[in-house]
Amino acid sequence: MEKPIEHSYDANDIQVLEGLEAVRKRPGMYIGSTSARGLHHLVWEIVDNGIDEALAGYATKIDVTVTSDNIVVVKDNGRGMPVGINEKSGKSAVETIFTVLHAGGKFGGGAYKVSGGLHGVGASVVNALSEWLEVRVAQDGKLYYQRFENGGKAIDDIREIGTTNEKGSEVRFKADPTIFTETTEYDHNTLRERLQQLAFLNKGIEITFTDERENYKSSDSFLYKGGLAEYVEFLNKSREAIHENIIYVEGEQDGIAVEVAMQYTDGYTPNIYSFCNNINTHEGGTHEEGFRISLTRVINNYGKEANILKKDEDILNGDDVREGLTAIISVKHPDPQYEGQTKTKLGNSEVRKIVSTIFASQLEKFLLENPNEAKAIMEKCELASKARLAAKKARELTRRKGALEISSLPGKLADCSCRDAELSEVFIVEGDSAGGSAKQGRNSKYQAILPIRGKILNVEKARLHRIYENEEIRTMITAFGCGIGDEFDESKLRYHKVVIMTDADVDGAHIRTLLLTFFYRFLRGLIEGGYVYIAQPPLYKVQKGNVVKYAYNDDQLEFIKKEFNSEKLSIQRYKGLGEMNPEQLWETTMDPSNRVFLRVTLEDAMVADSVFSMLMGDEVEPRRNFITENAQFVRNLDF
Ligand code: 1YM
Repeated sequence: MEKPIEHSYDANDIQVLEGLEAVRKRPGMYIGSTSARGLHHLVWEIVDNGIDEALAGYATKIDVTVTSDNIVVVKDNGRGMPVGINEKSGKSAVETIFTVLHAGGKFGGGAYKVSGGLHGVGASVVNALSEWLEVRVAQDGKLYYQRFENGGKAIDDIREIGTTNEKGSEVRFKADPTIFTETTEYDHNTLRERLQQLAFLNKGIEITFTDERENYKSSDSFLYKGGLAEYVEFLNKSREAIHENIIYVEGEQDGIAVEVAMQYTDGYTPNIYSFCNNINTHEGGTHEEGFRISLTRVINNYGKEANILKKDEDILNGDDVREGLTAIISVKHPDPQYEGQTKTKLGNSEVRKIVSTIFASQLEKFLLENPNEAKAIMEKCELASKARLAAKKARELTRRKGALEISSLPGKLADCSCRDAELSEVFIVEGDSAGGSAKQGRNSKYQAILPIRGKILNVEKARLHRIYENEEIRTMITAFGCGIGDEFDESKLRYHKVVIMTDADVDGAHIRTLLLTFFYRFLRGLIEGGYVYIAQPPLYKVQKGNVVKYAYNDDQLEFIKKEFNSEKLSIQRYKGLGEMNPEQLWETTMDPSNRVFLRVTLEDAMVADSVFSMLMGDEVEPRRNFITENAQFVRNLDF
């Protein structure tokens, strides 16, 4: 640092600037999109570098702060990024990390790294997309500082600005509003939930999240010494576990770390989540396969040895041993390969064997050492097996009746005349009176109306054959035409927009949740394909003389009141869709040129699922609170 390097642009610099310029020209290529999702991506990029430092064994703590003006600060207590100058480029390592695309990937041997993974694009991309970014490094008693502005241009070389007895790295940045034109507001829950998840997935690392913004003013600290075991405990909080001790397995082979935790509940659907390098592998992959193979084999073997499973037909299949199971599988791999439609399926074939070996031996041991848990688990699996055989019979019966065939469209359905699924929409409307208005108000060429009555079956609590027997559900399956579960066939879907239209009140929110749960469990492809929407009816009608305006929330109401600027307003609060006449319903909620739909996505199936389970679970209190507080919770699915 004795001789500051003169800042004249050489070929090297120009290349660097071109690199960052490319990021600014096509941000979507690097961070997926410039929507809220892309914005949050910036945070994960920097946080991942801190996690890597912790996984390498040098840091124990990561602090993330959102300041009152939406500036993000990420800090760790690791070694501090290298500050030395590289002779060839004349630049500090810090500057290289923040200005050269894909630099900073060279972590020392041995450690796992989660940055540079599926979405890992490097800190330079964050810098390129920031109005400004500052780095502070505390190392060997000294504090170093460097600032970048205007899409990543270093305004000066890194310099010493003082002394310190701390160590670590701090990155502070302001996302560039000219890039993130939709929003530069971070979503509190998105940040909080992911940071908590990272703490579960990386045991022993303390992650603190501080939100200094006016509406939040909060600080949460997440530290889970029990890792995934605590994660399972957390996920099962609003479920009823059937055994006390959580099964927890940990091991390492050929440089691949494996961690599994599981616990059975009295529910019916499995909740199995897998991760590789902290990335949720929604589509599963070899780690999940290894887990499944061993789970089925070990439980069957145990049952046979204990003389519980005696005959051939007693053999438990995969569905039987997974019923009601909450499980998390997490691997850390130095060179993961991702496959699948959304690149969230782990492909490395060696992982299958490694997970299955480590998991099998430790599960076996657990069952032998914990006879009470083993007994509860065996009983649960046997019941599931019996129910499966009964369900099979019920399903055959239903099929014979032709109830699931498209040939007999349900009488309740007011179908559209168009036969092109891409142009067709179906509105699922609660209640006959709203259904009536919708039928009259719709454009019958493209819009079908399916009225459903009251609350559909709670699918989380019901076994499969009960679901097939449910009238409302059969009606939907028939109307959609695409089958359900394993038989789901996207190409047969009769409407490319499936619109849930319920009242804007607590009951409406509950019915919407039930419908979404059903879709999530049995028609996941429908959500994944982006076919499911939530219609948003207005909450208020504001009238002044002949002029009518609609408000969809309280803020809008205030705005319209101001706009009308008058005392003589009539304000009507809609309690339900039924209160609107057909024209109003069309105009406010169904007319494609006016309406506002929310598209339901499963970006984070896990968060969605815990919401569903909480809503569907046995605990009444959290459910009631949640529904009243989050009547519009589906927004949260979309991050
Ligand atoms: C707030 C974000 O980035 N921490 C961080 C990053 C690095 C190191 C330590 C580090 C790594 C190594 C050696 C190494 C990075 N270094 C590099 C590069 N926190 C945050 N903490 N010394 C320090 O991997 O060998 C990239 S990131 F490239 F210089 F090694």
